[in-house]
Amino acid sequence: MKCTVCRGPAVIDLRRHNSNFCAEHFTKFCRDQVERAISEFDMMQPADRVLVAVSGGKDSLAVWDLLVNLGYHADGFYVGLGIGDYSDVSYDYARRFAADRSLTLHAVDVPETYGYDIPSGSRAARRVPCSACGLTKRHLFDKAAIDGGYDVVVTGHNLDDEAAVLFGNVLQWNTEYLARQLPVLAAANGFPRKVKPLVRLAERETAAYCVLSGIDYLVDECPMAEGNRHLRYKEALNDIERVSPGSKAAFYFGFLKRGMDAFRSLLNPTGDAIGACARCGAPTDAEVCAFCRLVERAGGSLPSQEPVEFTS
Ligand code: Q46
Ligand code: ZN
Ligand code: ZN
Repeated sequence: MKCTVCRGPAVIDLRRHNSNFCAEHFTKFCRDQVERAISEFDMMQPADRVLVAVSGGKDSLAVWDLLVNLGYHADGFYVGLGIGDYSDVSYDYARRFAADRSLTLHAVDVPETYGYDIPSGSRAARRVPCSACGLTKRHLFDKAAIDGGYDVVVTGHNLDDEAAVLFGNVLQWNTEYLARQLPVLAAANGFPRKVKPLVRLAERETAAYCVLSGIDYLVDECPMAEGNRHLRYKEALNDIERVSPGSKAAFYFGFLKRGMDAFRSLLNPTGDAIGACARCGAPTDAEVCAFCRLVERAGGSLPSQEPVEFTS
């Protein structure tokens, strides 16, 4: 197997691109895909202050590394979710990555600051763990970006993630979500801009990027992910991709180009009025935001002093 660019020995084959790459040209390929996603979807500008949501897994560390190598000023933000050893170990990976590269990693520990953890808090609040977790992370990422004066929040969602979400939304005809499937969400109503620069890279490619770039990441999946529907959707799409390389990208990008607009016209044009949460001040269309309601039901409490001090 030879590299399509330099004819040297290849280390990876990308069937959907009909290409093989050596380590050097695969790294360049990943960088090019990220640059292309950023410019195609107008995700950010070179001068932007960027906050990367970091979990210690391959995708978040890969996107942080890629953005720094592309010259972006990107700091990391880690949320400790209190998911036993998994949280302790994942924080170690994130910290080590940042320390080795002299990057800034902010962190908030949910049990310490808000008095609940995801496993027991989600049970008390009668929510599935991933829903309580997603709500917690979204709130804290938004808050960290606004409090820290960042222009944009970056997440490590890759092509497999986005195609699986689209697949789930199609299976259930979630028209609201189908209308908002773009990998960039504009800043609005006090929420920061959010972008997904890895959307042109598959999961297998971000893992290969980490291995070839010497990035040590946490391989274990979160123990709460078991039974997660998205994992099933990913498996189904991987089966299709195996017999028909390129299907995932065609499904996702084809929808963005040719399908999404039809659903956008179904969105409520006025939207709900946005005010400030009576407890924490975050933007919300209710009196008390969903995060504060979760904290209360999960048996935690808001810190008496706002804003939260982020530890580095
Ligand atoms: S961390 Fe949280 Fe994921 Fe674990 S509890 Fe679910 S959402 S699976 S990205
Ligand atoms: Zn090469
Ligand atoms: Zn609130």
